[in-house]
Amino acid sequence: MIKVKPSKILTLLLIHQKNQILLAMKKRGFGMGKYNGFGGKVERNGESIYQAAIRETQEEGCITPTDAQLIGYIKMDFDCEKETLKVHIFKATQFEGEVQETEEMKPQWFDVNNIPYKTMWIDDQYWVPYLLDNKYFYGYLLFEGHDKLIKVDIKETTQQ
Ligand code: 6OG
Repeated sequence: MIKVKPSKILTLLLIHQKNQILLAMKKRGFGMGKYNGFGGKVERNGESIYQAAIRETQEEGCITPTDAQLIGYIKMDFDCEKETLKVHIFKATQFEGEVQETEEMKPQWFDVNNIPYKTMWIDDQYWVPYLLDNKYFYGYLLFEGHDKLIKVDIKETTQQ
């Protein structure tokens, strides 16, 4: 019998300005110790995925992206987790406010030629290049534990 896992709808937002990308060191929770974009769970109160992406960026980085667009979608399964993650990835180039450290994240700008992939989720190297290139992408990942990928299927797409 095929077992379908329950799923969690998540957002992830990265700011890319010219040759710089804004990442943040996660200080607690899932992905602690890794650089990532801003994001988290969509709230159950009727919040849209887009609204959640903006809210999470406000909460974690103290900024409001003003031109965020959905650029990718990745479904992630882990042999060790009960839930499938459905991660909606947004890109923005403009924002209001001043980037600040919060209880959850320590933000830092990186040159796009010096992205700290070794201190990021292992999947990021497969899709961040699409994001930097303004290419829409979607795909599926299967993890063994949290740091090993046993299936990677990420493709560029022309449709959002
Ligand atoms: P909270 O549990 O903190 O939201 N996330 C991932 N990001 C990357 N780059 N790779 C992954 O591969 C990820 N899995 C989850 C989605 C978790 C945040 O972490 C992101 C959310 O922004 C496994 O609320």
